[in-house]
Amino acid sequence: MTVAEHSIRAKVDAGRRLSAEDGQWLYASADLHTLGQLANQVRERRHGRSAYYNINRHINYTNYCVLRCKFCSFFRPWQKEAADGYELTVPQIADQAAEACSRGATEVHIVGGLHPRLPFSYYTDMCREIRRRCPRMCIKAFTAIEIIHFTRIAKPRMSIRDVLVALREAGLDALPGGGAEIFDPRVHDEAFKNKVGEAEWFEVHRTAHELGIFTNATMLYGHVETPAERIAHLIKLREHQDESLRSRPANFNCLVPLPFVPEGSALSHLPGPTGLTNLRTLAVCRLMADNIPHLKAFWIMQGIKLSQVSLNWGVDDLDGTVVHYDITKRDGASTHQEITVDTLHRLIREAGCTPIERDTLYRRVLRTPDAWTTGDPVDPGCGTGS
Ligand code: V47
Repeated sequence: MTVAEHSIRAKVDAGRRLSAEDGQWLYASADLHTLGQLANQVRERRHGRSAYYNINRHINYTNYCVLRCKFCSFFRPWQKEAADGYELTVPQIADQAAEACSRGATEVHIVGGLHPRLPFSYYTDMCREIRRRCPRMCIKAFTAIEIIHFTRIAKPRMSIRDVLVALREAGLDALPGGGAEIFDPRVHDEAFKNKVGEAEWFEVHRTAHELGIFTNATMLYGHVETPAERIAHLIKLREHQDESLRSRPANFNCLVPLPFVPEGSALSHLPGPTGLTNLRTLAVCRLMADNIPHLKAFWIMQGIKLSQVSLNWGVDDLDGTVVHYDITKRDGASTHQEITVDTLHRLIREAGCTPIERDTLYRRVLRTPDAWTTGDPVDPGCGTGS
């Protein structure tokens, strides 16, 4: 065992924090199985052999976007009125949510492009209508980038706080983690130049946490960034979480590392991360982001087979049934990307874990044949605050 490995192992055993240098060593030098064993140790300390999933529905309300992020294949420019550009109406979105509700979903996850014309009332109406038709469904919606967009399109302009308060009054429960990409000015300029940066992303999540709204955090990796830049990103999230845990009524529930899917993007010449980079990154995330309770392998982007393997490399959550997803499409065509609860159970059990259905705020979901209720937090001491 090298000196570096010995020192990192001692820190993990003692539940002590890893440094940026430790993180870089883990990326560059750790044997994959050592890395998995260390990450699994942290995962088991928090979650035992439980593996979480939810019954959810992802809804992408428009692909029109004023931005042109190079990594994104989802956006369509409004000016060109692309043949495959779309925007859903509020009744169409509420119909999708109601259909999900009737199939037992506990969450809708709603995100879309930054549409140049839709008014702020479209977003509050969307939440209000879903809340009216599906009173118990958790509405997890709008990345930090969309929230900043709303502050600008509202007439008169609104603060981040006022936008979040208005959305919460309309029914919003939680924010997803998207839009964080990689917090680094060089990477920002190279891959998503005109998007709001790190300061605004954190301001939205800080404000949400101050208001008691739980959020997630993402890291989009495997494009133009270096491993050192990924580690720096994770440390910034960890520092933010320290502050939220110390002084705010809400915090990050879950970290979601997103592997770059090159197909159809302006960076399609890049190969995208390999399976081993994905596994390594998930394990490093578990070890570095020591204060974020859950680590999610979003199976749509990680692939279901690697997501299953990752349950022994630090991951404790697989997201959910999803049903439709438009932001990345592996086969380049269909948005229908669905997994059944039976399949999730089979994959989780085969990985040696116990499947546990959770809601957005990581409370246990208890089901009878035709109803569900929420029970205790799956992980007492973190998460819902309830
Ligand atoms: O913000 C865009 C990323 C995000 C690509 O919070 C891409 O539980 C890979 O944030 N390759 C949206 N990634 C998805 C997201 C998410 C997904 C699942 C769960 C949660 C959660 C959040 O997807 C965007 C962007 O960072 N993205 N294009 C691409 N080509």
